[in-house]
Amino acid sequence: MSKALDGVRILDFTHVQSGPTCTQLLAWFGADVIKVERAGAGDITREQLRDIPDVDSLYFTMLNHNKRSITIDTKNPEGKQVLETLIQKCDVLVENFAPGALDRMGFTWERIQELNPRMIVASVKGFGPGPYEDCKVYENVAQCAGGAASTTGFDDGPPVVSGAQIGDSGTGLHLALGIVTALYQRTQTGRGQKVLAAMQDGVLNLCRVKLRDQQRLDRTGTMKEYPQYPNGKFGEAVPRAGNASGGGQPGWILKCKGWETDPNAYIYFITQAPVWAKICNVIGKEEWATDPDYATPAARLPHLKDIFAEIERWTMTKTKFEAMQILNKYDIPCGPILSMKEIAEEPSLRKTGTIVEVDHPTRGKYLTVGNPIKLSDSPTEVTRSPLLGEHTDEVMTELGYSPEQISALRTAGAI
Ligand code: CAO
Repeated sequence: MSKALDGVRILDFTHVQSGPTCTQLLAWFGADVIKVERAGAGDITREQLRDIPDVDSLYFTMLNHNKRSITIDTKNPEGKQVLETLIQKCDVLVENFAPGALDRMGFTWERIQELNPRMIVASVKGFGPGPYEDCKVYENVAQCAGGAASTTGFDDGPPVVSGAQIGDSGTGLHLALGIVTALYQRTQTGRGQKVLAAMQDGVLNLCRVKLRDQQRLDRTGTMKEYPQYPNGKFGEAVPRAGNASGGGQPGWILKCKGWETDPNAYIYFITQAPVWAKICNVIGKEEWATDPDYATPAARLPHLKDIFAEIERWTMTKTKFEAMQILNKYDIPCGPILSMKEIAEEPSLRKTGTIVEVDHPTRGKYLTVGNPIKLSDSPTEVTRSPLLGEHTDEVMTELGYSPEQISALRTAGAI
């Protein structure tokens, strides 16, 4: 079966997490992704957080499926020439080096355009143009600079970063969308273009609702769905909202049976307005359905703390899965807090290919997250990540180099 991005060739100059997540997605959609790594060392994540000595780490393998690896020393003049050939033969160059690194290597936008005017040059940087544009950035820096940390956590605690890698993987997703959009535009214009996804911008995009709230706060001085209302105080900036639900349907995380020993025996419970009467029935507070202090969403807002305490008295008598089953019968929106162990063992996620078991020649079998985006005409088969330089000869031959030239370049340290 054909794939959506069949025929698209990507020069993957990415490393660590943000860039590799982007090119992995493109590979899953069918692009031929050629990962260029430094000879002898490779992507630094190959050796980071290793769980098996001398074997590519899960950090690396889980971000680099379906790619080919070629090693080139791009600071060696002959290596540079190999990279030039690759630029001429590829559709997209994706990179997430520190600001200016590609220019320092001699591959400015102008030079790349000279070599291949159809080339799309896609970059992840920490920041867009401005005071921080030259800074190196990792995940949590982006979460802090993009508004996620200041709005995450509890009011009486410090800012908190999320386990979801919204700075790295989130920006990789943004970049992937930019790339396929630029490829589409190229079908009309015949030209390449630059695509930039700054991590601060990507995080802020995902925190859009908090900028909404900032303006509501500026105007009214309060936000009634936040836990700070009516008892706490609002300052000048959007406060941390704990586990409050982001929209107009109040929610909170509540204890379930077993919470004393199981750190994940909790459920997220949403007091959605249309099912309020059903919630009252389930928790045995039928009178709240008609009590003017509780009957309407506006009347409930000052009582949310008490309401959730009462609901929790009920959820604590059920496991999170029992509660889920009962609440779903009444269409009450809720969700169990699933541990990574539970997710890894969940059969339905295996069935859909969202969690996949992959075999690796030196590591053996391991689990990974498959393609979260399902296309009906472009199925994803997750294949293992490449060993360092595994495809150097194969790719060099495809680029037109003879065995003698390959061997000479190897002797010269260029590949
Ligand atoms: N051959 C020769 N040299 C190579 C090479 C190759 N194949 N591949 C890379 N290099 C060189 C680069 O040219 C660069 O050299 P200079 O410093 O002389 O220009 C050098 O390797 C290191 O690149 P780097 O500065 O990008 O790497 P770092 O480990 O110091 O920084 C990071 C890592 C992530 C902080 C930085 O790349 C960055 O800020 N990237 C943009 C934001 C980003 O993607 N962050 C997410 C990271 S995931 O949490």
